[in-house]
Amino acid sequence: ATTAEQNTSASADSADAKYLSQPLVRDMYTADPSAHVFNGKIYIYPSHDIDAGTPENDNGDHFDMRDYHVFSMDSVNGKVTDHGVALDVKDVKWAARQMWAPDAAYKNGKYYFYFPAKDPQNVFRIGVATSTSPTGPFKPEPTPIAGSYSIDPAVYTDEDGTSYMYFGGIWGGQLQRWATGKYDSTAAPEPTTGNALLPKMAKMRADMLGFDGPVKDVQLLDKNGKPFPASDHERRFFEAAWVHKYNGKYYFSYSTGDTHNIAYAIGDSPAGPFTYQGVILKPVQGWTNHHSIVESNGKWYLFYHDTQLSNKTYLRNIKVTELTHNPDGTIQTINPLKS
Ligand code: FUB
Repeated sequence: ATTAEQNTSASADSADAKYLSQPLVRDMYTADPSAHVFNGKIYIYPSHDIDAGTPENDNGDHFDMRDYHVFSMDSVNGKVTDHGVALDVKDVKWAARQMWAPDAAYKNGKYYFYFPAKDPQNVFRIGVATSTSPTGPFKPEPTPIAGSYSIDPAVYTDEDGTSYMYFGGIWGGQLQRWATGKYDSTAAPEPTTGNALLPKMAKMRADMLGFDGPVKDVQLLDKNGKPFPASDHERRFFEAAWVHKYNGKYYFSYSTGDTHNIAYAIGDSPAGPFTYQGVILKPVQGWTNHHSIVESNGKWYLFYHDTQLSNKTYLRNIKVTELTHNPDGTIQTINPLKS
């Protein structure tokens, strides 16, 4: 290498050194990583960010993604394999645009891929697609899940085999448009008075293709048992729900959106209520913060994203770092930048 090249790479290295961890994928942009361990192997189901040229706005129209890839790793520090296109918007009859944060689940020999997308009327719905392989390709159902709306599905399967979908996101995620039970395109991005909007959950049917019963609120409470006021942007739910279980307790984690934290709350049942505990991940570089939490080989990991590779808020890269539960069950706060 020439001296100039050496200098360039030296400065790139020192710039990279400020981040707690490095991108898992460098040849495409990836975000919103939902990680699962299936048959002892780690599979990551992220969004696939692209530069679609769509102008930026508060609705997130610049997140204009069109397909999904699945990635796998034998272990957290192992090689990351890209399994190619797992689902393309052109193959989903009901979907028009904006393939946002997905998740996946396994049941009875089949893998289920859940994804939000806007329909031709610009309403976010949640779809499901199936495969016999964790890496797809996934075959989409012809219609979205009946009764689904908004974004960011996260499916948690409890030890008794029952699966639940948690979902919702305010502002561009349109959750506020369903506050009365009917779609209202004129609703403000979120309330400014009263209580904050709550994330949603539904039990999944045994066939994993639809909801078994009504969509319910996920009760998020402060330590005095009170719901958060809409003005509490530091702690109220914004998007990016995830549930994991640790030592018999259920952990509901989520993004606080415009305050950019990943926060968490603990409950005794998958249906909640969940009591707020604190912050898991402080703001990353980029506007969005979105994560998943998974156990692999006896250690717990936080998958997340930032914009290290692009410095553009809609071109993100997925990362992973270890997560620590304290002896009292609380989670140690992670700073994505080295201080
Ligand atoms: O990737 C598009 C959207 O950005 C996700 O659905 C949100 O959670 C945010 O990360």
